[in-house]
Amino acid sequence: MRIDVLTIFPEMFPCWLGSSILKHTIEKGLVDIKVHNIRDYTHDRHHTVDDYPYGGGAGMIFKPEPVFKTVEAVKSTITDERVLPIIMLTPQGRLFTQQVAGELSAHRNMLLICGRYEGVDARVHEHLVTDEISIGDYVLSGGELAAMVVMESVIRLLPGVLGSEDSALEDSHVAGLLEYPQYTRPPEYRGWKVPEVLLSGNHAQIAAWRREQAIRRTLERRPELLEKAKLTTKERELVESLKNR
Ligand code: JBH
Repeated sequence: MRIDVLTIFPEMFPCWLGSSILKHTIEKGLVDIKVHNIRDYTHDRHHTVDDYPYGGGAGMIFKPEPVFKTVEAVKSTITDERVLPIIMLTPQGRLFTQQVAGELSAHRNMLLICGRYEGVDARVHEHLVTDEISIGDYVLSGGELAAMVVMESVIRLLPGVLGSEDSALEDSHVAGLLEYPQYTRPPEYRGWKVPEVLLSGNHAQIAAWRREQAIRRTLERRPELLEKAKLTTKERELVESLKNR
């Protein structure tokens, strides 16, 4: 997969790009990430990327021209004919979930535009962008961190990326349940013991214990996830009995 990122803060990306798992993935040629500075596509003396909002109000708004110019320049370097999603990271977008990550991971290319909290000229949204994504209902100044979140979760799903085949299926948000508690050595730490069943070597019992822990935890912390989770009739009964306690 090739990912092109459009930003006015390209210096935010190299540290993340150099982190170990991602570096390995890039070196293997499984993903190619190109970061573009929108400011490089301005033609005025001051390299202006934003301006005051028409009608007044706080904050600055991204001008349309530098964004259109950057997208058009980047597009002209993509030879693959398949659909190219042009995605804006913005608080107005649809909420990013594991399902959206799965969707995006099927594309050969994607283009991410890091919007800013105050806004981007609406003509960019209307006539350039094909999808808008938000990573959550909280305030971020710009879409850069959101773009890194989206890329990291999408890249983990690409075939050939370390562990993508096995762990992707087991991961909590894929199964619709939160993860069960995990333990490692020592078997006792400061008097706190690892649950006996995990040391038993009985794999069926361990699987059953983990499943129940995942259900209990989900009910306690994220009950709304249980509505969509794939549970057996027995497990549904367990949920009901736990609710009524
Ligand atoms: C994207 O994902 C969003 N959540 C909150 N704030 C944002 C700001 C810019 C881009 C977001």
